[in-house]
Amino acid sequence: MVSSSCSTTVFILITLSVLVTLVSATEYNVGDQSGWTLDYDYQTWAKDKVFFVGDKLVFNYASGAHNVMKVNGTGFQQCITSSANGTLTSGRDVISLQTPGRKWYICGVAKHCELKNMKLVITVLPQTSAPAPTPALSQYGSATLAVPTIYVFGVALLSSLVSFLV
Ligand SMILES: *[C@@H]1O[C@H](CO)[C@@H](O)[C@H](O)[C@H]1NC(C)=O
Ligand SMILES: *[C@@H]1O[C@H](CO)[C@@H](O)[C@H](O)[C@H]1NC(C)=O
Ligand SMILES: [Cu+2]
Repeated sequence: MVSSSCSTTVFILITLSVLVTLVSATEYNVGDQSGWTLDYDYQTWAKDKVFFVGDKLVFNYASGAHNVMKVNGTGFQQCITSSANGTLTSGRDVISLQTPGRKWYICGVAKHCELKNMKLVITVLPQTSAPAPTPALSQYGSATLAVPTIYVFGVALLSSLVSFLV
């Protein structure tokens, strides 16, 4: 009994430390379990998430059924597929978010973007680990800056709960 509750505690602590590590670079599965697919509301999926430089987007789909194209705002609105370059087709496409700003992605297969809502727009924020706040940060307001703080607070709260249980 005692040893099993001990290993449970150890497991929880390891899980927590993994979560803390993930705070610095999060990998997002676009569409969660549904993946990159037809008739999924990617705007709702993205709405409650805060993306930072260094995070990753993973687009999961059956290779050949879809693809991922990075476009500009116009391409996003009008579902214009620029076949020039940057079409991802592997079925597990990982995109590293390297610069802050608006990012637009659409599926270029058939009319999936126009008719099946296969389009994702996100805003990537600069990394908050910088010691001095840069002028660019202030335009995003305090709400976004508060999110990592809340997260760290939540993890700290969980940790103290765990030690209380021990
Ligand atoms: C958006 O991309 C298209 C090519 O897909 C290009 O023709 C157009 O000029 C771009 N628009 C802007 C505002 O960069
Ligand atoms: C995309 O094409 C442009 C010119 O059309 C080129 O400058 C750029 O390096 C290409 N990007 C990639 C990722 O191949
Ligand atoms: Cu598609």
